[in-house]
Amino acid sequence: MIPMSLSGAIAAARNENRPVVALESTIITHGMPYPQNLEVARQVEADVRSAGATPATIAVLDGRLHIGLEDAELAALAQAKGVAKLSRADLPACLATGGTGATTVAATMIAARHAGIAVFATGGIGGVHRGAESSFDISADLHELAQTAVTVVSAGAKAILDLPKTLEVLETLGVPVIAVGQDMFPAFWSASSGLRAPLRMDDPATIARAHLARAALGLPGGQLVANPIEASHEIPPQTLAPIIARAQEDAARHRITGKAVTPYLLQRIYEQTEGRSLAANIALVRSNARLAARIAQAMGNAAQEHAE
Ligand code: PSU
Ligand code: MN
Repeated sequence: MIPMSLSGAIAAARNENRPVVALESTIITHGMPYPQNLEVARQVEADVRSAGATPATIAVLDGRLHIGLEDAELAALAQAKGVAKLSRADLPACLATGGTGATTVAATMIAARHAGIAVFATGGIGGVHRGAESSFDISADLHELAQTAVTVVSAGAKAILDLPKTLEVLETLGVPVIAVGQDMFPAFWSASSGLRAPLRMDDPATIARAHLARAALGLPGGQLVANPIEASHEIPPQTLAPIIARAQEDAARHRITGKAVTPYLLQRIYEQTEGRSLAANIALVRSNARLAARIAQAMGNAAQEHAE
């Protein structure tokens, strides 16, 4: 086992067998500007608590894996410059070199699994980028969902991605993609991508049972829960389309590649929607946090019934 630092709240929750929800930190360091990132990180943690679970924001600080951050650690991370973005390939390297890094969806899943946490809330997962047929840019998040048994609650994948290809890859990898409360796969800032989701489940208990059924079958991998943004916060796809296209052109012109692509596109979209995309992003992460807390509770109840 890699040594982990548990926050006080996480240590207590584990002792008392109470539900825990993992939260990623790349959204804090690379996904939103300061100070909104810190406000949102605190707000999302509060949302998890008020929905009945304990939040575990995950990051590597000075070479140590942290499961749950104390508020001063969260505040320091939100303002730190040059924090590494850690995916599957980078997480062990950062631990070995004593570095500080924020975890993506893939790395947060690995850390959560390591700490025995089954449910994780984020904004949107990484996926297949547009133009992947020539760039081969496919997020490691997709393969992680196929390998690591964590249920990830998202608002789908960002509309900056190629959503049909993202769904195809998830299908190939055998990842259950579960829309909540509707038939369509959501598109992050918009409630519907216009594509049908492969599965639909409307209550946390069913999602929890499906997670446990995968484990009982001995299948590796998790589930992608796709929770649509609430209508009042939605940005219509027609409004976003030209903005995304421009951001994409800018990325190509500036030869942005690899890990830098997603943060670059998000930044350009924030600028061009004058903060509207940020407000939507905040609303959907908060909604995902609340749903994840309910799934974590349901998972605890179902596991208990199973044991009886
Ligand atoms: N979604 C957001 N903001 C983000 C990300 C996703 O709304 O910052 C981050 C997540 O950490 C995700 C990562 O795992 O981007 C994907 O990066 P890449 O495409 O380089 O795999
Ligand atoms: Mn990539």
